[in-house]
Amino acid sequence: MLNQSRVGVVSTMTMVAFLVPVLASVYLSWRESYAREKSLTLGYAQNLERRMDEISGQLEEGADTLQADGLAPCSPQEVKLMRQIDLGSSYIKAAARIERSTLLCTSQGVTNPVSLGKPELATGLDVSEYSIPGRQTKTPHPLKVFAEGKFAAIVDPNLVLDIATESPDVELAVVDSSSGKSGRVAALGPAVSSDWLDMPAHTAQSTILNAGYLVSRVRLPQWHLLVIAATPQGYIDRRIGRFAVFLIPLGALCGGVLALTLWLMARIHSSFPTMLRRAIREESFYVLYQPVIELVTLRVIGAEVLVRWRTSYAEMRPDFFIPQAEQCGLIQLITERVLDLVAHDLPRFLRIDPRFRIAINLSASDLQDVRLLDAMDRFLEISGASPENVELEATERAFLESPSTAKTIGALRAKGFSVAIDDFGTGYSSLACLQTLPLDTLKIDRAFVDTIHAGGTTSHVVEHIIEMAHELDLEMVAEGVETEPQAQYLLEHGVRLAQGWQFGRPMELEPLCQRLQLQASAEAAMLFA
Ligand code: G
Ligand code: G
Ligand code: MN
Repeated sequence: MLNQSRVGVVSTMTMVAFLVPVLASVYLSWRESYAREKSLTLGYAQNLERRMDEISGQLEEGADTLQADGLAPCSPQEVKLMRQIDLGSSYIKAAARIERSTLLCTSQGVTNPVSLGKPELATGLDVSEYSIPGRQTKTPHPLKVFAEGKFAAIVDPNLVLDIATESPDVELAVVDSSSGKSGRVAALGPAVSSDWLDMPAHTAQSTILNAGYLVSRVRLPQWHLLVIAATPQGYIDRRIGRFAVFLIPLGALCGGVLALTLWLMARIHSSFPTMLRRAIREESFYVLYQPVIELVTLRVIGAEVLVRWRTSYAEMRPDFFIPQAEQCGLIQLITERVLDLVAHDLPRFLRIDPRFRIAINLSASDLQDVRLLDAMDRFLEISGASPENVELEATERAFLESPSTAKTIGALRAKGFSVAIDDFGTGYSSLACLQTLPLDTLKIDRAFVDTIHAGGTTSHVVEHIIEMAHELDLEMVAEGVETEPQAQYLLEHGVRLAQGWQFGRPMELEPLCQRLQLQASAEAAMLFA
């Protein structure tokens, strides 16, 4: 049962597991729509920048042409030439000749000179800018005049700013940046704020959120001008909705799955003892046998028992349930069940090969309990085996955990069972402590066998382990042998026994009996040949 404080922890964790993906999806929606809107806004500003560059080029070209024409100022020929200039320039409404701030004539003909007053801005590169009031030009708004030397280009600012935008209320402006004034060369809408002119030096373009607008600025260095495009922040929020429509359900789904998994795991964990007891009652445990072979003859001389648990919906891995069972003190129930299953299978093997050796895994708590001795007596009784048929495997952790372990192991060996150390070298003990343990067999862990490669390159650790086992006169079983070169290496180094996929995967009782039977028949045939 879940207790009070665990319920609290589990609910909080489940809630967090749900909320994190949901919040992440909200954040992602915002970031994505900000990025989209930013790239659109910056695009408008860059578009405007290109137009200003074009105007700049056309202005310079016109000035050069007029400078070089050698025609009489405002003569019909020069007016004709100016008309050609303005027809060839997309943003120039009219070309004109200017002198001391007075328009003398335009490409549309010679009229009375028009005085423009003082230039509004000196925009750099000897270019001055003036305004002509709308009433003088018969346009609904003032026109701009850019003058370079004796040439002037009359430009309709609204035409320059007439950029197709995705949303209607985008503010576009070209403003003077040099003097710190917010003088406008051209602007649509009234909203250009002086904050927007404040741009870090040496940056060519930047985008900020300010006063309810997403503002992109691009510098026009040759004009000392700044191009500004500003989109109301509301558009970002509106766009969030479009991303949120699929991102937030996705986040909720992920969060839901995560929360459910967490909750289920907590439940499985908390109800593990109940599940385990039921599994034992319902006989959901079964065993597989992995053949152990003699390397010289390739004869199967025995097998290791590996327990399996099949629940109604999944096959549980022993790497998961063995530690769990150890933790909640129920491993002995599993051991009892395994001994029971094996005691009934073993006579089948012994009938074929009376010297067959069965290896059974025990865990630390099995070895700390003297009742194990009675259980082993019962095992011999039911199976009809003798102690020489049985090897008991324990991990090095089990060997070292408690002083009572040594007592049990001593008693088992006194009864004639052999005892093996499993997974040796993967724990925390040193090679040196091997000689202090009451042992018959050393199982060389798969991790070390894996280091034996074709061609003989090998980690020195395997060599040391083998050397040491020889010195202590221990039997050796190499685990996880997967290739012929590994088997060859082990044989050459005097390891007598091995198990692994090279020789046979863990298998059911029947296939192993058949294999033993075949082997026995072949041996009998050899004997009588
Ligand atoms: O073959 P398998 O992947 O199931 O083995 C995983 C681990 O479970 C191995 O370390 C093995 O020693 C352990 N194991 C298998 N069967 C038993 C058993 O009956 N009792 C104990 N204590 N451990 C076992
Ligand atoms: O008890 P022990 O920790 O030795 O468990 C042996 C484990 O190794 C089991 O999980 C078994 O299924 C697995 N195994 C057995 N032979 C091989 C092999 O040749 N290669 C690999 N990768 N695993 C193996
Ligand atoms: Mn083992």
